[in-house]
Amino acid sequence: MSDLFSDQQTLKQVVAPGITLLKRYASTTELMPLIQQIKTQSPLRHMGTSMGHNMRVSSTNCGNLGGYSDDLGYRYLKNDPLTQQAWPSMPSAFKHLAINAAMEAGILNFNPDSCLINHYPIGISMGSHQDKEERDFSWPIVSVSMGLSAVFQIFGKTRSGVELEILLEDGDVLILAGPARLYYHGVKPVKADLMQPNLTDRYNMTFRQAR
Ligand code: MD3
Ligand code: FE
Repeated sequence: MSDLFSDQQTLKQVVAPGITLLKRYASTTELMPLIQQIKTQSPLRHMGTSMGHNMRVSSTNCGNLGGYSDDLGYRYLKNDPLTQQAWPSMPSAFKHLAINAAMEAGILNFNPDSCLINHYPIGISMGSHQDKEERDFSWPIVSVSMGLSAVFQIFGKTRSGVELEILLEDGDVLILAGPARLYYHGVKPVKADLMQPNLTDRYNMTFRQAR
């Protein structure tokens, strides 16, 4: 077994019903080169929204389906509209990480077909939203954080009113299932780390079973 998952340092925290945090679960030194490779095939880009704005984060995908947003809204696509090719395939290390993390949260048979990769430079945030374009909400979303830390906000069943804030650090994996699956959520502006001035970015991967 590789050390991409289940090392002795991992701490499992059930933050709330349906929200499981695995501290330091992922080895980002092994994941980041794979992300760099994916970026060369399907570059990061600022996707649009149905409101005619551009997202503050830039994004790409790997896997059979990619989460894509433009003026037509959010949906899952087989091909990257930028390259008109299939999204890069999902590295087996990514898939195993997501499946094993889901198992840690008690979810068997998770089979992610989509991995959305979001890039946050310092100062960038993500506004409150729901993830609701997947077919079956009984499958979890598995999120892997890399690089700079971020404060993740969960607002619950409505867009406003902070219910919970969770610090997501390098290597942390968050599993969203059950009642939490459709909660509104967002990310506060990413801050620089004074102790690591060369660290200038946060990456997040979200694994989904879209179809
Ligand atoms: C809670 N990404 O890509 S990951 C997204 O850090 C997204 O890039 C954030 O929200 C990021 O859609 C947060 C954690 C996450 C993902 C999906 C959720 C938390 C969630 C769905 C429901 C509730
Ligand atoms: Fe989301």
